[in-house]
Amino acid sequence: MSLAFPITEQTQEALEKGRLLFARPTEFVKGVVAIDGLPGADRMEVCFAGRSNVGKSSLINALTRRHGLARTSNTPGRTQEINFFTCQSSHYLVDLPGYGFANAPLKVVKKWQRLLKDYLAGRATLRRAFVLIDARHGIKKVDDEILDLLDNAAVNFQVVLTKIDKVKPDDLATVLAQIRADLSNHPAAYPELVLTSSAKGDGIDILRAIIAGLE
Ligand SMILES: Nc1nc2c(ncn2[C@@H]2O[C@H](COP(=O)(O)OP(=O)(O)OP(=O)(O)O)[C@@H](O)[C@H]2O)c(=O)[nH]1
Ligand SMILES: [Mg+2]
Repeated sequence: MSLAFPITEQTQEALEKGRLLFARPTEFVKGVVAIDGLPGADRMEVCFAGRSNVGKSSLINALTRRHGLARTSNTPGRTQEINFFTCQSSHYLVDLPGYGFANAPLKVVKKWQRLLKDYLAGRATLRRAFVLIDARHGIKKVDDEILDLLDNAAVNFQVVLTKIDKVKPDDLATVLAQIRADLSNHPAAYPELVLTSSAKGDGIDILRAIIAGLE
């Protein structure tokens, strides 16, 4: 699928900046299970939130070109901690546990939800939350809860569609229209969507450029 937009000199520059940011290996820093375990807020940070199995860890691996850096799985609920990765000592990339996973014990789910909410609402250096939405399914009720939370905490967020390799163009158009309509109700939403496939590589360079362009 082609992501048609005019390639201007500015776009070229932004893409190059993104390429450079991710040119050196991103390293795992730590997995955090409680809010007091967060690393010092000493650099800018972006996080990847989304339903279980939406492709958060796969996206981090694609961005960093390090397959296996973030653990991925077919089993929903693979990522059970807030995992911090550092990129060039200047940016933290944060892989969050998935939400909306029905098969885990309620106590465990509650604990993750609390941690996720405390993190999203309270992290001063969080520049942007990328909320991943499966391109086959669009925004669901559980996603809306997180979007409301981000609105209320005034955390800027941007929707990233995942797994676009799995949808037909007509179906994608329908999902995009649904998402755009939904986002118009969310003041903290960044209007531009990013369409990605970690499997095929689509949109990864654009996402790198967006991260590198954050002030
Ligand atoms: N076809 C396709 N499959 C993908 C893509 N991204 C992720 N997957 C698959 O989707 C499954 C879940 O991916 P993960 O990256 O582990 O998802 P996650 O959001 O980190 O999941 P949790 O940690 O459980 O919340 C894996 O089997 C991936 O291989 C994609 O772009 N295309
Ligand atoms: Mg994961």
